[in-house]
Amino acid sequence: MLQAFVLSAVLLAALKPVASAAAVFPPPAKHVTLNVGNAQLAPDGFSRSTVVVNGQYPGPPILVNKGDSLSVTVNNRLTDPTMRRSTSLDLDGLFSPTSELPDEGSPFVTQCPIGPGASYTYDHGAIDQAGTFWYHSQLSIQYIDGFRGPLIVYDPNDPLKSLYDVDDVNTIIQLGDWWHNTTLSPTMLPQYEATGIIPVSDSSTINGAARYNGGPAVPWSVVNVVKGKRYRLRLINESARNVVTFNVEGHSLNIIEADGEALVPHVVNALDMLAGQRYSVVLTANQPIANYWIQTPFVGGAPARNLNQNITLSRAILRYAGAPIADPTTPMDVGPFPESLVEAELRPLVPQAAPPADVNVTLDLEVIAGQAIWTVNGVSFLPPKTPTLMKVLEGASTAADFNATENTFVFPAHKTIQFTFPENDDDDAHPLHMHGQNFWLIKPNSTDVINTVDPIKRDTAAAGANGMILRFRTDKPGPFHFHCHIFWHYQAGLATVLLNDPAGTRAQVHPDAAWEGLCPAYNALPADEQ
Ligand SMILES: *[C@@H]1O[C@H](CO)[C@@H](O)[C@H](O)[C@H]1NC(C)=O
Ligand SMILES: *[C@@H]1O[C@H](CO)[C@@H](O)[C@H](O)[C@H]1NC(C)=O
Ligand SMILES: *[C@@H]1O[C@H](CO)[C@@H](O)[C@H](O)[C@H]1NC(C)=O
Ligand SMILES: *[C@@H]1O[C@H](CO)[C@@H](O)[C@H](O)[C@H]1NC(C)=O
Ligand SMILES: *[C@@H]1O[C@H](CO)[C@@H](O)[C@H](O)[C@H]1NC(C)=O
Ligand SMILES: *[C@@H]1O[C@H](CO)[C@@H](O)[C@H](O)[C@H]1NC(C)=O
Ligand SMILES: [Cu+2]
Repeated sequence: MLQAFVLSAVLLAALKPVASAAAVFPPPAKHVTLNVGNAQLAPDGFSRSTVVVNGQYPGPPILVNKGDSLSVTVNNRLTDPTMRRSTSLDLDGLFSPTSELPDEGSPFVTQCPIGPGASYTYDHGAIDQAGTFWYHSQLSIQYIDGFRGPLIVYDPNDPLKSLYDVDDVNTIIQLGDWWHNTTLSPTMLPQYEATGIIPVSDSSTINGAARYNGGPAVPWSVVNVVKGKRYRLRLINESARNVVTFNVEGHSLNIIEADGEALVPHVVNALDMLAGQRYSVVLTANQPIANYWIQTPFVGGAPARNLNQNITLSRAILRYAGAPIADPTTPMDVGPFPESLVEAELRPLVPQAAPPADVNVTLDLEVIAGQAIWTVNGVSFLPPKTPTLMKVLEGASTAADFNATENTFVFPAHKTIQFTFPENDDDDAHPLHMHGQNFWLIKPNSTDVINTVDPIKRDTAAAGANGMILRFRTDKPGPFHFHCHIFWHYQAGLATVLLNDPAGTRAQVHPDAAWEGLCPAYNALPADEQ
């Protein structure tokens, strides 16, 4: 259960240097192999078949330094016919700087999926970002079958390094919802689309361990600390559904990073994280030597609809060296917590004004009542058979060159686009996730004030009841997926494609033969292997 804490050896083995360099990028400093296969696992004590990397849930951490050239080989060894057999990889939040294949891994936007038995290598190129990222399957809702794990880019020159003493594989905290049913993609997703009712998860794992009502007493994950030291906890919400509140009993949390962007340190007592969001928080082990609850009760999502689900069973232990190997004796606090994060109060470490908008677009998110047909400006996204990128390389240049259901917005190069999400009366907050670039969050859901002077930048933010406004640049050519990170909503149509500079895309993007081969191979597969 506590795999996360014994992974470093596995990881080191996975990070073996590559022998022959790929042609398009500088030789990769880091080559990682992800063997995606089925394994019978019981993270919360309930045994089920899973889709996992190297036999583990969550997957092994990918740890690199800023400046490293990363390439990742995915070997698809999926055989279980009850689940999706094809796959694809999203290095979530990392932007390919040289744009050889922009936004790798979005099925039917930038590539066709990798079929069973096949391999594909993502050559990311040199990483010019730093912070907390993650990787996951981007195909259907396959990542909640287990294919998800952390990707950390360490910065040897981190400007906030003086604020913490420890930042290693043991301080990564992965939060994920977990379902017992293995037929999520093939049966439960279509049922959701027909009824609008998302199946409630059975449990919520922290670093791969959880409990459910009536299940066995799986040992809680443990984060070990030494009194007096300061820990950079890297929190990753790998959920597909639930909003989680994160709090550590008796300790405050100093937020220093959101989605790979350094922040002016901001102390809170708790923070809500949406699916796909990441934060680094510094926790100072300054309390009496003891065991403390790490508490992540989730909010919303009607847990009462699944009798296995129990918000008091989403927790882990912060254990001081010298404390007994035992659970804390206090009851878990399920909130609400005072002094919780208000996103609008966060400021970037290096202030940067949002450029004035050249193009304004209003995006209305709606659901068709009684079903789950999510629309953006009246269109429910359907993945095309031919990926957007391939169409662009073949000459597609305007929105009219795509079927309406591809909901593709075409933007000229080097412009600033403003997206406005109006206030709505919908209870769902949609964590909208942009591939390829971060956006300036000039009006988060948590305020009515527009800040273009020093807004934070990030890649996932909530379009909630109070609306949201963001701006982004179209400096990088290519198609970029922009979708809700509640993958149930995403699969039910809450997605668009942002296509920057089609002519520039043709001039700069020259995929190799392996990429060209993905679609013919995928299209030739029988339906149950797709
Ligand atoms: C999984 O979900 C499907 C669809 O709701 C249902 O028919 C099946 O019985 C479920 N299986 C288990 C093991 O719960
Ligand atoms: C993670 O995101 C999901 C979906 O938005 C949410 O329900 C859950 O509460 C989040 N978890 C945390 C710890 O914030
Ligand atoms: C939830 O779990 C707690 C133990 O943490 C237990 O006391 C409580 O009865 C459970 N709730 C339900 C509805 O079973
Ligand atoms: C976009 O909207 C902003 C107000 O939010 C306005 O100041 C600006 O002039 C608009 N730009 C265009 C090109 O319409
Ligand atoms: C194209 O769009 C129409 C609606 O505009 C839709 O009915 C049709 O299924 C779409 N075709 C494809 C191949 O996605
Ligand atoms: C968005 O704002 C509304 C109104 O202030 C609030 O009720 C809701 O909880 C917010 N949602 C998120 C995800 O912050
Ligand atoms: Cu959504």
